Amino acid sequence: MKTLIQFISEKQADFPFATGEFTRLLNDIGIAAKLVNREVNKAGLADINGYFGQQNVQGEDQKKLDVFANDCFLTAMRHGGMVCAVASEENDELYTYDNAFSQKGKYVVAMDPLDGSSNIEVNVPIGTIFSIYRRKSESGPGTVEDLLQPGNRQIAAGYIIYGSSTMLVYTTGHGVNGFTLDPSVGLFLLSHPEMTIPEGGNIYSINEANYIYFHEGVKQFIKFCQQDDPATLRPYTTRYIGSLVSDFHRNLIRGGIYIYPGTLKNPNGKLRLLYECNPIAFLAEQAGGKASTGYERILDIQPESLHQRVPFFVGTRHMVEKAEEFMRKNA
Ligand code: AHM
Ligand code: MG
Repeated sequence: MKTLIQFISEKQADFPFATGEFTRLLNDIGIAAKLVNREVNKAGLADINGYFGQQNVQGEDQKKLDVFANDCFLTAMRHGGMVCAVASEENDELYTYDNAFSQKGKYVVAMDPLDGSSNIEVNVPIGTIFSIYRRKSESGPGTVEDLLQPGNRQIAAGYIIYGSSTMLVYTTGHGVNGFTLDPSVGLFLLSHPEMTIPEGGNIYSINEANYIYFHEGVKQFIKFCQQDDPATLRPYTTRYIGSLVSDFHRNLIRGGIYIYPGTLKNPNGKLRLLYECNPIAFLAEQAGGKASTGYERILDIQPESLHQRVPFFVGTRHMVEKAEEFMRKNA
Protein backbone atom coordinates (compact mmCIF):
# COMPACT_ATOMS: atom_id res chain seq x y z
CA MET A 1 0.00 0.00 0.00
CA LYS A 2 1.49 3.32 -1.07
CA THR A 3 0.24 6.71 0.00
CA LEU A 4 0.21 9.79 -2.21
CA ILE A 5 3.01 11.36 -0.20
CA GLN A 6 5.20 8.27 -0.25
CA PHE A 7 4.67 8.06 -4.00
CA ILE A 8 5.46 11.72 -4.67
CA SER A 9 8.55 11.58 -2.48
CA GLU A 10 9.83 8.54 -4.39
CA LYS A 11 9.14 10.32 -7.66
CA GLN A 12 11.20 13.33 -6.65
CA ALA A 13 13.99 11.66 -8.58
CA ASP A 14 12.07 12.78 -11.70
CA PHE A 15 13.16 16.29 -10.78
CA PRO A 16 16.90 16.70 -10.66
CA PHE A 17 16.41 20.14 -9.12
CA ALA A 18 14.06 18.76 -6.47
CA THR A 19 14.19 20.47 -3.12
CA GLY A 20 11.07 18.88 -1.67
CA GLU A 21 9.04 22.04 -2.22
CA PHE A 22 7.03 20.55 -5.03
CA THR A 23 6.24 17.52 -2.88
CA ARG A 24 4.97 19.85 -0.17
CA LEU A 25 2.81 21.71 -2.66
CA LEU A 26 1.11 18.51 -3.82
CA ASN A 27 0.68 17.55 -0.20
CA ASP A 28 -1.04 20.90 0.48
CA ILE A 29 -3.39 20.28 -2.45
CA GLY A 30 -4.16 16.84 -1.03
CA ILE A 31 -5.02 18.34 2.37
CA ALA A 32 -7.38 20.93 0.87
CA ALA A 33 -8.97 18.15 -1.20
CA LYS A 34 -9.78 16.20 1.96
CA LEU A 35 -11.44 19.23 3.56
CA VAL A 36 -13.50 19.92 0.44
CA ASN A 37 -14.41 16.25 0.26
CA ARG A 38 -15.76 16.41 3.80
CA GLU A 39 -18.01 19.37 2.93
CA VAL A 40 -19.13 17.87 -0.39
CA ASN A 41 -20.20 14.75 1.49
CA LYS A 42 -22.30 16.91 3.81
CA ALA A 43 -24.06 18.62 0.90
CA GLY A 44 -26.85 16.04 0.97
CA LEU A 45 -27.71 17.20 4.49
CA ALA A 46 -28.37 20.74 3.23
CA ASP A 47 -32.06 20.36 4.02
CA ILE A 48 -31.13 19.71 7.62
CA ASN A 49 -28.08 21.93 8.08
CA GLY A 50 -29.10 24.80 5.81
CA TYR A 51 -28.26 25.28 2.15
CA PHE A 52 -24.85 26.42 1.06
CA GLY A 53 -25.03 30.10 0.19
CA GLN A 54 -27.97 30.67 2.56
CA GLN A 55 -28.44 31.05 6.28
CA ASN A 56 -28.54 27.94 8.41
CA VAL A 57 -31.06 27.32 11.16
CA GLN A 58 -28.90 29.19 13.65
CA GLY A 59 -29.06 32.25 11.38
CA GLU A 60 -25.40 31.89 10.33
CA ASP A 61 -24.39 32.49 6.72
CA GLN A 62 -23.39 29.27 4.98
CA LYS A 63 -20.67 29.70 2.41
CA LYS A 64 -21.44 28.43 -1.05
CA LEU A 65 -19.51 25.23 -1.61
CA ASP A 66 -17.49 26.57 -4.53
CA VAL A 67 -16.47 29.61 -2.46
CA PHE A 68 -15.56 27.28 0.40
CA ALA A 69 -13.45 25.13 -1.95
CA ASN A 70 -11.69 28.20 -3.32
CA ASP A 71 -10.86 29.44 0.19
CA CYS A 72 -9.64 25.99 1.19
CA PHE A 73 -7.17 25.60 -1.65
CA LEU A 74 -5.95 29.21 -1.39
CA THR A 75 -5.39 28.82 2.35
CA ALA A 76 -3.67 25.44 2.06
CA MET A 77 -1.27 26.88 -0.51
CA ARG A 78 -0.62 29.98 1.60
CA HIS A 79 0.54 27.88 4.54
CA GLY A 80 2.94 25.92 2.38
CA GLY A 81 4.52 29.08 0.96
CA MET A 82 5.44 27.36 -2.33
CA VAL A 83 3.00 29.36 -4.45
CA CYS A 84 3.16 33.09 -5.16
CA ALA A 85 -0.02 33.50 -7.23
CA VAL A 86 -3.18 31.63 -8.19
CA ALA A 87 -5.58 32.06 -11.11
CA SER A 88 -8.92 30.67 -9.99
CA GLU A 89 -12.28 30.38 -11.67
CA GLU A 90 -13.69 31.99 -8.53
CA ASN A 91 -11.54 35.14 -8.75
CA ASP A 92 -11.81 37.62 -11.61
CA GLU A 93 -8.32 38.93 -10.91
CA LEU A 94 -5.13 37.03 -10.23
CA TYR A 95 -4.91 36.12 -6.53
CA THR A 96 -1.52 36.99 -5.06
CA TYR A 97 -0.29 36.27 -1.56
CA ASP A 98 0.71 39.24 0.54
CA ASN A 99 3.08 37.39 2.91
CA ALA A 100 6.81 37.57 2.22
CA PHE A 101 7.12 33.78 2.63
CA SER A 102 4.70 33.04 -0.25
CA GLN A 103 6.18 35.78 -2.42
CA LYS A 104 9.37 33.73 -2.51
CA GLY A 105 7.37 30.72 -3.77
CA LYS A 106 8.62 29.24 -7.02
CA TYR A 107 5.26 28.18 -8.38
CA VAL A 108 2.02 29.57 -9.74
CA VAL A 109 -1.22 27.61 -9.88
CA ALA A 110 -4.33 27.78 -12.05
CA MET A 111 -7.38 26.03 -10.61
CA ASP A 112 -11.06 25.43 -10.87
CA PRO A 113 -11.79 24.76 -7.19
CA LEU A 114 -15.17 23.12 -7.77
CA ASP A 115 -15.98 22.31 -11.36
CA GLY A 116 -19.51 21.25 -12.24
CA SER A 117 -20.78 22.78 -9.01
CA SER A 118 -24.31 23.07 -10.42
CA ASN A 119 -24.42 19.28 -9.98
CA ILE A 120 -24.02 19.33 -6.20
CA GLU A 121 -27.74 19.38 -5.46
CA VAL A 122 -28.36 16.27 -7.53
CA ASN A 123 -25.56 14.19 -6.03
CA VAL A 124 -23.52 13.91 -9.20
CA PRO A 125 -19.72 13.75 -9.00
CA ILE A 126 -17.93 17.09 -9.13
CA GLY A 127 -14.26 17.91 -9.11
CA THR A 128 -11.32 20.21 -8.55
CA ILE A 129 -8.86 20.83 -11.39
CA PHE A 130 -5.34 22.19 -10.90
CA SER A 131 -2.38 23.16 -13.05
CA ILE A 132 1.09 24.09 -11.79
CA TYR A 133 3.78 26.20 -13.47
CA ARG A 134 7.13 27.46 -12.43
CA ARG A 135 6.91 31.26 -12.14
CA LYS A 136 8.68 33.44 -14.71
CA SER A 137 9.19 36.52 -12.54
CA GLU A 138 12.09 36.45 -10.10
CA SER A 139 10.43 37.44 -6.85
CA GLY A 140 7.65 39.46 -5.25
CA PRO A 141 3.95 38.79 -5.80
CA GLY A 142 3.33 36.64 -8.87
CA THR A 143 2.14 38.35 -12.04
CA VAL A 144 -0.45 37.63 -14.71
CA GLU A 145 2.46 36.94 -17.09
CA ASP A 146 3.56 34.12 -14.78
CA LEU A 147 0.23 32.44 -15.53
CA LEU A 148 0.08 33.19 -19.24
CA GLN A 149 2.32 30.29 -20.23
CA PRO A 150 1.32 27.65 -22.76
CA GLY A 151 0.13 24.34 -21.32
CA ASN A 152 3.25 22.56 -22.56
CA ARG A 153 5.12 24.35 -19.77
CA GLN A 154 3.00 22.83 -16.98
CA ILE A 155 5.16 20.96 -14.51
CA ALA A 156 2.17 19.17 -13.02
CA ALA A 157 -1.59 18.98 -13.37
CA GLY A 158 -4.38 16.94 -11.96
CA TYR A 159 -7.89 16.70 -10.64
CA ILE A 160 -9.77 15.47 -7.64
CA ILE A 161 -13.08 13.75 -8.29
CA TYR A 162 -15.60 13.73 -5.44
CA GLY A 163 -17.60 10.72 -6.53
CA SER A 164 -18.72 7.33 -5.24
CA SER A 165 -15.17 7.40 -3.97
CA THR A 166 -12.85 10.39 -3.93
CA MET A 167 -9.81 10.19 -6.15
CA LEU A 168 -6.83 12.38 -6.91
CA VAL A 169 -5.33 11.86 -10.37
CA TYR A 170 -2.18 13.72 -11.40
CA THR A 171 0.76 13.88 -13.75
CA THR A 172 4.15 15.53 -13.64
CA GLY A 173 4.87 14.61 -17.25
CA HIS A 174 5.91 11.04 -16.39
CA GLY A 175 2.60 9.22 -16.84
CA VAL A 176 -0.66 9.49 -14.94
CA ASN A 177 -1.35 8.00 -11.53
CA GLY A 178 -4.58 7.83 -9.54
CA PHE A 179 -5.04 7.68 -5.76
CA THR A 180 -8.23 6.81 -3.92
CA LEU A 181 -9.07 8.40 -0.58
CA ASP A 182 -9.51 5.85 2.18
CA PRO A 183 -11.88 7.84 4.39
CA SER A 184 -11.29 5.60 7.40
CA VAL A 185 -7.65 6.71 7.66
CA GLY A 186 -7.84 9.93 5.65
CA LEU A 187 -5.11 8.93 3.21
CA PHE A 188 -4.92 8.91 -0.57
CA LEU A 189 -3.68 5.45 -1.58
CA LEU A 190 -2.24 4.51 -4.97
CA SER A 191 -5.09 2.62 -6.64
CA HIS A 192 -4.64 3.35 -10.37
CA PRO A 193 -0.93 3.25 -11.28
CA GLU A 194 0.13 4.30 -14.77
CA MET A 195 -3.29 5.07 -16.18
CA THR A 196 -3.71 4.94 -19.97
CA ILE A 197 -6.75 5.74 -22.10
CA PRO A 198 -7.96 2.56 -23.81
CA GLU A 199 -7.76 2.74 -27.60
CA GLY A 200 -10.87 0.62 -27.92
CA GLY A 201 -13.35 2.92 -26.22
CA ASN A 202 -16.81 3.59 -27.61
CA ILE A 203 -18.06 6.59 -25.63
CA TYR A 204 -18.74 10.08 -26.95
CA SER A 205 -19.62 12.86 -24.56
CA ILE A 206 -21.09 16.12 -25.82
CA ASN A 207 -24.08 18.28 -24.94
CA GLU A 208 -26.14 17.41 -28.00
CA ALA A 209 -28.87 19.86 -27.06
CA ASN A 210 -26.66 22.50 -28.67
CA TYR A 211 -26.67 20.56 -31.95
CA ILE A 212 -28.23 23.29 -34.08
CA TYR A 213 -25.49 25.70 -33.02
CA PHE A 214 -22.64 23.28 -33.82
CA HIS A 215 -20.10 23.63 -36.61
CA GLU A 216 -20.78 21.32 -39.58
CA GLY A 217 -17.64 19.29 -38.69
CA VAL A 218 -18.98 18.52 -35.21
CA LYS A 219 -22.38 17.57 -36.63
CA GLN A 220 -20.76 15.16 -39.08
CA PHE A 221 -18.59 13.65 -36.35
CA ILE A 222 -21.71 13.02 -34.26
CA LYS A 223 -23.30 11.30 -37.27
CA PHE A 224 -20.12 9.21 -37.63
CA CYS A 225 -20.40 8.16 -33.96
CA GLN A 226 -23.97 7.01 -34.59
CA GLN A 227 -23.29 4.91 -37.70
CA ASP A 228 -23.49 1.14 -37.61
CA ASP A 229 -20.05 -0.46 -37.97
CA PRO A 230 -19.44 -3.16 -35.35
CA ALA A 231 -15.80 -3.51 -36.44
CA THR A 232 -15.11 -0.02 -35.07
CA LEU A 233 -17.49 -0.45 -32.10
CA ARG A 234 -20.04 1.87 -33.71
CA PRO A 235 -22.60 3.05 -33.02
CA TYR A 236 -20.76 4.47 -30.04
CA THR A 237 -22.62 5.15 -26.84
CA THR A 238 -23.37 8.60 -25.39
CA ARG A 239 -22.46 9.44 -21.83
CA TYR A 240 -22.66 13.05 -20.68
CA ILE A 241 -22.76 14.06 -17.04
CA GLY A 242 -22.13 17.78 -17.55
CA SER A 243 -19.23 17.72 -15.11
CA LEU A 244 -15.93 17.83 -16.98
CA VAL A 245 -13.92 15.99 -14.34
CA SER A 246 -16.44 13.14 -14.18
CA ASP A 247 -16.89 12.91 -17.94
CA PHE A 248 -13.13 12.93 -18.51
CA HIS A 249 -12.44 10.49 -15.65
CA ARG A 250 -14.89 7.97 -17.07
CA ASN A 251 -13.48 8.32 -20.58
CA LEU A 252 -9.93 8.01 -19.23
CA ILE A 253 -10.82 4.65 -17.69
CA ARG A 254 -13.15 3.35 -20.39
CA GLY A 255 -11.89 5.08 -23.54
CA GLY A 256 -13.86 7.78 -25.32
CA ILE A 257 -14.00 11.37 -26.47
CA TYR A 258 -15.32 14.46 -24.68
CA ILE A 259 -16.16 17.51 -26.76
CA TYR A 260 -17.16 21.03 -25.78
CA PRO A 261 -16.98 22.72 -29.16
CA GLY A 262 -17.36 26.30 -30.19
CA THR A 263 -20.96 27.10 -31.15
CA LEU A 264 -22.60 29.79 -33.25
CA LYS A 265 -23.42 31.59 -30.02
CA ASN A 266 -20.08 30.97 -28.30
CA PRO A 267 -17.36 30.42 -30.91
CA ASN A 268 -14.79 29.62 -28.21
CA GLY A 269 -17.06 27.19 -26.39
CA LYS A 270 -17.41 27.27 -22.63
CA LEU A 271 -14.36 25.75 -21.03
CA ARG A 272 -11.44 27.81 -19.76
CA LEU A 273 -7.98 27.20 -21.18
CA LEU A 274 -5.90 27.78 -18.06
CA TYR A 275 -7.66 25.75 -15.41
CA GLU A 276 -9.94 23.36 -17.32
CA CYS A 277 -8.49 22.52 -20.76
CA ASN A 278 -4.72 22.70 -20.16
CA PRO A 279 -4.58 20.44 -17.11
CA ILE A 280 -7.00 17.91 -18.61
CA ALA A 281 -5.07 18.03 -21.91
CA PHE A 282 -1.79 17.36 -20.09
CA LEU A 283 -3.32 14.34 -18.35
CA ALA A 284 -4.87 13.09 -21.61
CA GLU A 285 -1.56 13.24 -23.48
CA GLN A 286 0.31 11.63 -20.62
CA ALA A 287 -2.26 8.80 -20.69
CA GLY A 288 -1.67 8.25 -24.42
CA GLY A 289 -4.64 10.32 -25.58
CA LYS A 290 -4.97 13.62 -27.36
CA ALA A 291 -6.45 17.09 -26.79
CA SER A 292 -7.14 19.76 -29.35
CA THR A 293 -9.36 22.67 -30.30
CA GLY A 294 -10.46 20.65 -33.29
CA TYR A 295 -7.59 22.16 -35.25
CA GLU A 296 -4.58 22.65 -32.99
CA ARG A 297 -2.98 21.13 -29.92
CA ILE A 298 -4.38 22.65 -26.73
CA LEU A 299 -1.01 22.60 -24.98
CA ASP A 300 0.60 24.80 -27.66
CA ILE A 301 -1.83 27.72 -27.32
CA GLN A 302 -0.25 30.90 -26.01
CA PRO A 303 -2.82 32.18 -23.49
CA GLU A 304 -3.85 35.81 -23.71
CA SER A 305 -5.97 36.16 -20.61
CA LEU A 306 -6.64 34.30 -17.37
CA HIS A 307 -10.21 33.28 -18.14
CA GLN A 308 -9.83 32.67 -21.87
CA ARG A 309 -12.14 30.01 -23.36
CA VAL A 310 -11.30 27.49 -26.09
CA PRO A 311 -13.16 24.72 -27.93
CA PHE A 312 -12.13 21.39 -26.41
CA PHE A 313 -11.82 17.89 -27.93
CA VAL A 314 -10.14 15.38 -25.62
CA GLY A 315 -9.80 11.64 -25.15
CA THR A 316 -8.80 8.54 -27.07
CA ARG A 317 -6.30 9.56 -29.73
CA HIS A 318 -7.96 8.07 -32.83
CA MET A 319 -11.34 9.51 -31.84
CA VAL A 320 -9.95 13.02 -31.46
CA GLU A 321 -8.10 12.63 -34.76
CA LYS A 322 -11.32 11.53 -36.44
CA ALA A 323 -13.16 14.58 -35.11
CA GLU A 324 -10.30 16.81 -36.31
CA GLU A 325 -10.62 15.25 -39.76
CA PHE A 326 -14.29 16.29 -39.93
CA MET A 327 -13.42 19.77 -38.65
CA ARG A 328 -10.74 20.23 -41.31
CA LYS A 329 -12.94 18.93 -44.14
CA ASN A 330 -15.64 21.41 -43.21
CA ALA A 331 -13.44 24.35 -42.32
P1 AHM B 1 -18.52 25.38 -14.44
O1 AHM B 1 -17.04 25.63 -14.37
O2 AHM B 1 -19.33 26.63 -14.36
O3 AHM B 1 -18.96 24.32 -13.48
O4 AHM B 1 -18.79 24.86 -15.93
C1 AHM B 1 -18.00 23.87 -16.48
C2 AHM B 1 -18.84 22.67 -16.72
C3 AHM B 1 -18.06 21.45 -17.05
O5 AHM B 1 -17.76 20.71 -15.92
C4 AHM B 1 -19.02 20.71 -17.92
O6 AHM B 1 -18.38 19.80 -18.74
C5 AHM B 1 -19.72 21.80 -18.68
O7 AHM B 1 -19.65 22.93 -17.86
C6 AHM B 1 -21.14 21.47 -18.96
O8 AHM B 1 -21.72 22.52 -19.66
P2 AHM B 1 -23.16 22.37 -20.36
O9 AHM B 1 -24.15 22.34 -19.25
O10 AHM B 1 -23.28 23.58 -21.23
O11 AHM B 1 -23.16 21.10 -21.16
MG1 MG C 1 -15.44 24.89 -14.23
